[in-house]
Amino acid sequence: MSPHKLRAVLQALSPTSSTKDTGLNREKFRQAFRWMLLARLSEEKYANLYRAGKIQGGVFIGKGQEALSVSVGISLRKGDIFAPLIRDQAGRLAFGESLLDATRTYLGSRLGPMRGRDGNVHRGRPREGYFAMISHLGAMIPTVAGALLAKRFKGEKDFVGATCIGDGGTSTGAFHEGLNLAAVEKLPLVLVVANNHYAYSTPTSRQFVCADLVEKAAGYGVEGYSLDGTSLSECLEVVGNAVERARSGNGPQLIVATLLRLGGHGEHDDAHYIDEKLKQSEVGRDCLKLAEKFLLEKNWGTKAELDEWRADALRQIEDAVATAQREPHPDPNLDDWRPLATQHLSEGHHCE
Ligand SMILES: Cc1ncc(C[n+]2csc(CCOP(=O)(O)OP(=O)(O)O)c2C)c(N)n1
Ligand SMILES: [Mg+2]
Repeated sequence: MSPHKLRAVLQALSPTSSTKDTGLNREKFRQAFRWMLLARLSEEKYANLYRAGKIQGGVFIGKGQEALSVSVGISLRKGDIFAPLIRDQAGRLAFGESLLDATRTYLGSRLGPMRGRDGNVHRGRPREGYFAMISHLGAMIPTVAGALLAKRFKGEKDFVGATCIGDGGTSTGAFHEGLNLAAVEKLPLVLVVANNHYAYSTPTSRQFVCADLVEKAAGYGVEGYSLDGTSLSECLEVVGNAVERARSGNGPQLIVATLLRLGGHGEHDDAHYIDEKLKQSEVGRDCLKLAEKFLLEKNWGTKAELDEWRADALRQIEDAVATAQREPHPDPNLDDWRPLATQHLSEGHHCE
């Protein structure tokens, strides 16, 4: 079967907008846009702080991927599980992470959720269903699948778990094992692939040979969707519907979004290897700018409102940074360095 036909079959198997009103509406779009803006501006701030030598460890940002990421966070609700990756600042905020939690982690504040002791993107609040990242390369898929199985054993109902993966991460064993387990157990897992064309500097031509990663859905017997990751409206609609299909018992959902990483792998990387033609093509468009244009054209927001949202986001960021900078770092003399996690060693417990 040609890739084109296969995609059509997969999409026919997976009705989108006709099933439920999970897609586009004015309020949801405006809210999603504000999270994207806050994500973009806060990550720009972290990148500047990193260049000024104020941040320990790496800074990895989601520039160009905010539309996809925010659609995941905003489509989930309390009781669901979200395991974000390194490009998911927008999704984290939309799922409920406070900007202060994020900023405290970057600035090594002892009052942050990881008590200033873990990598900047390795933060979470597991008790709230928001998992701390183990690895960007697939480890979260079996982790979420296992958590969903545990919820089922406990008799919980109506829950969904979502996690993300990059194009490079789809080549790992963990991707296969996690998705296969979820398919066999028909778990409500939403797996969102951000095909941003590079895994560090490795292009997708050295990563897989299928025309579109969504073809993998058929191999696992799960529903799959292929979409334009630069379009906020499309992301909200497709991700929203996939979450609802998973919630109503249709098993794992594989979403493959095509977009481009609009920067380096991390702030230490100048991304000189990114193909100029790709940058100039449709996949290289900036989802935030496209969403802003869409808002204005549809009259879902005014220029004055956009300016106000931007100013409000900048104020929040300045406040969070000022607060986190005043706070203490971890103190090796006060900390209990036992390697095994115990209840009192997680989620912001302080050892004073
Ligand atoms: C086992 C292992 N090898 C290498 C790395 C370093 N590493 C982290 S992310 C990454 C590339 C991931 O590429 P992709 O899955 O396409 O995601 P993207 O960075 O594009 O979002 C690499 C090589 C790692 N974290 N773990
Ligand atoms: Mg990639």
